[in-house]
Amino acid sequence: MYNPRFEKDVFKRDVRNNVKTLFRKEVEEATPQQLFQAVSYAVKEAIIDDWLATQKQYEKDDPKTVYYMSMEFLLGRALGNNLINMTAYKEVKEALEEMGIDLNVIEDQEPDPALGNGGLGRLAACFLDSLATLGYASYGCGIRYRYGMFKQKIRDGYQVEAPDNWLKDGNPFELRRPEYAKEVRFGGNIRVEYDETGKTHFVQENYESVMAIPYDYPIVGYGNHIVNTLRIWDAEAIVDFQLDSFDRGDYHKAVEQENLAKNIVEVLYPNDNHIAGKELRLKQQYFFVSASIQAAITKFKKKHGDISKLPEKVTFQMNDTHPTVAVAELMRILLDEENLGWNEAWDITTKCCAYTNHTIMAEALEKWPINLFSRLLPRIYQIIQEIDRRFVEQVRAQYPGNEEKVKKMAILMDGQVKMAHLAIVAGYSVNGVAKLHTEILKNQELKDFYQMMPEKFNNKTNGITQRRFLMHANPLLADWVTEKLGTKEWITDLSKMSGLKEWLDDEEALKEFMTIKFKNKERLAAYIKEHNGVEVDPRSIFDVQVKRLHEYKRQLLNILHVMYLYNQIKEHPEMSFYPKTYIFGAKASAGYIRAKEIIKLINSVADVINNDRSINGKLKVVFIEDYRVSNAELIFAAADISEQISTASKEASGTGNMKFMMNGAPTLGTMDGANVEIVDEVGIDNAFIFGLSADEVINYEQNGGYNPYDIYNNDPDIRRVVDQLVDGTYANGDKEMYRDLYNSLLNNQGGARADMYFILKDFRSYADAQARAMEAYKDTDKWAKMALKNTACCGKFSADRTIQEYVDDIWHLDHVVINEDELEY
Ligand code: Z16
Repeated sequence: MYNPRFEKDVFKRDVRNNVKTLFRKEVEEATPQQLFQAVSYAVKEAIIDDWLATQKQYEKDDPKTVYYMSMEFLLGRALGNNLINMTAYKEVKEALEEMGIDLNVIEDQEPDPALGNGGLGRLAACFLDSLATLGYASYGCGIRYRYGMFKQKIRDGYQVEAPDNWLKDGNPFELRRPEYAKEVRFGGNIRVEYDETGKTHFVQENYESVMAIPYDYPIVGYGNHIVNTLRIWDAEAIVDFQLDSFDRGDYHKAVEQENLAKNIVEVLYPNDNHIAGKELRLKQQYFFVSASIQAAITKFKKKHGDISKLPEKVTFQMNDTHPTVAVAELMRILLDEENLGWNEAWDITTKCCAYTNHTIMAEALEKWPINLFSRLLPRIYQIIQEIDRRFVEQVRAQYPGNEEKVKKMAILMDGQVKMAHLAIVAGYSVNGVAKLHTEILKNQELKDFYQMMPEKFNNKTNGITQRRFLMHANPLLADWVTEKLGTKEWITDLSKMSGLKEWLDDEEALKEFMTIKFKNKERLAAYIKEHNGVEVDPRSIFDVQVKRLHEYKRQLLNILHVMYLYNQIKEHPEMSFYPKTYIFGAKASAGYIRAKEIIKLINSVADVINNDRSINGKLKVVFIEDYRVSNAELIFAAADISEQISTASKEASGTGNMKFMMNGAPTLGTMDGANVEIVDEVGIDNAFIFGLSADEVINYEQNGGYNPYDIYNNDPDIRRVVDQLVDGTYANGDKEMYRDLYNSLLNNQGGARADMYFILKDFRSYADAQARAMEAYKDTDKWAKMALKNTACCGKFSADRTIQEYVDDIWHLDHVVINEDELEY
């Protein structure tokens, strides 16, 4: 792909000019942060050309557009990724080198836009990358949080949160677009009016409102000149109103509106798979949903006029239940602003909205108290009441006399608004994110809905973008793959990776592959040394678990097993043991006490083991501070073993598992989420599988759990590690520090079953899988093959495949092409 702005001399001149105009400096005097800004603005100019060209093409082709509605977009850094997708990374790297600037250092100046928690937010970012790369018109719709995911510091082994002021140095790639602002209204009351024709009108009065101001963020497709838009909304107080009300002496109201605006976009809620149920969160949801839908309708009407044709050109994908008020907001606009009748409005809405479910965990399912909901969104609530009334009527018609069904399926029940039910009733598609997860939805969690409307349900197994997680994260491997395949096609067609299988028996190739892994391990070791002050040996096995800290993900199982290994090594110093480095990275939600105890435990175990000279460095434990997209890229590339050990049935898909696989790390995990499909692709012999199956877990759960004392009393090794939680071994003699973890494993506590996540139940089988992995690693050739097999079999897990399936089965978007010859630069 050609762009004259990346001609070396042009680019260098642009960077020099930017340094001058932005900072009144010469390149030689500029700080790395200033150089990052100057380089980014130079890249942005090239992007803007294509952004305009894309807009023109869309204007001309009028393709159907998906609006991907998500509370989270976990983008990671933009600069390197944009250069890769503009196919200019190497040229720019060289041009900067000629100026004495190291692109890697410049990239490290960029703060991670961390507008997401974990899997769900990162998935949204991968999807935008694939949509642009495949040439589909799309908008990401979200919130421009002033503070993203908190920065994690580890102090004395404890997690400490610091605010993530990611915008403090400015944000070169974004574009503020005040001309597209929309007003969003909260609260007040609804007055009913009748016009001269007798038609009813609903008028919201005494409301508070804010202005939603869009910031557009370019999403660059790979090598195709397509640049889509992520539109994230900022909130501002409505200035006119403020002056006005100040004049009227309504100073309080003016201040309130200022505060409302400031609060709404202040901070991302740092919970993954858990809903706190705060009013402000509902405000955030309605805020970005209302602004986004208003903007979509304005745009549609400008071009088409006839609102009944909306489903032909627009589709709204709801990423989890968080944006589900979209359904009622669209109804409101169609009813109250477009003056359609209920049936016509409902017909349009149910052809435009689709829903993705990402979890079956009860604590992650959104249910809003009706009193809170109806106070904040009075008109939206009325509309939901009517949707519910009609739906319940339908349930009664289909299941006469079955009030149980009504109780289970209603949208409004027990004083709550059930957002998943609303999304399913109004959506034309309901999808899960991996085969197993979708089956559980259909046969367990959403069974009643599946029976009533089976045609809505479908699976879309998640995927990841190889542009970021192979090309950018692992340039050595990316180049090697291109060389071995003799083509770069894998960059936009990951199924091509299967061509690597030809090299599985080539000793030379395997050696090269493992040398690359080794270099990546050295790179990570240097990062760990710099950030943790711990020396790790790149020749040891890097066994990695990085993901949000959550009990169901079972970091506790991992660290208990490390404690067990340590006991073994101490007791049998002569036993054969391949040196291992256990690497953890995880943020705990700030209010999740148990998760924070587990972080402290990991760090305490690390402290004891890393400082025990008697074990000759056989075992090391590292907790990488502030796990986020940018350091994740280093970590995946350097991993030998991918820990995916969730309690079966709990991890809807997982996407980290795919990133490890792509980078040649076999999975050590349970048959959960997309692990199942990874094993299908790579073969059971190229993974280390253990533990209860999803069916077994669900079975236990339905029968009140199991008794962990059966294990504790009969397995002395397990008993020993569990006891070490309360004998002071890892707490300087303090026997109480980990009492809660100990109790959680053994005793029922209030509503919570003992060992809810089956840690002790799966322990032996896990230890066995760990032992098998170590044995396999000792056989260098066998291991190399296994690792390469993982990379070679990752083709299915590209988000490009996932997005194509969404397009074919759900969205039905039109493919757009930009002809390079027609571009005028
Ligand atoms: C989230 O990250 C996920 C689900 C959810 O309901 C809420 C949040 Cl914030 C995750 C799932 O836990 C994970 O298994 C899945 O891979 C990911 O969403 C993307 O689908």
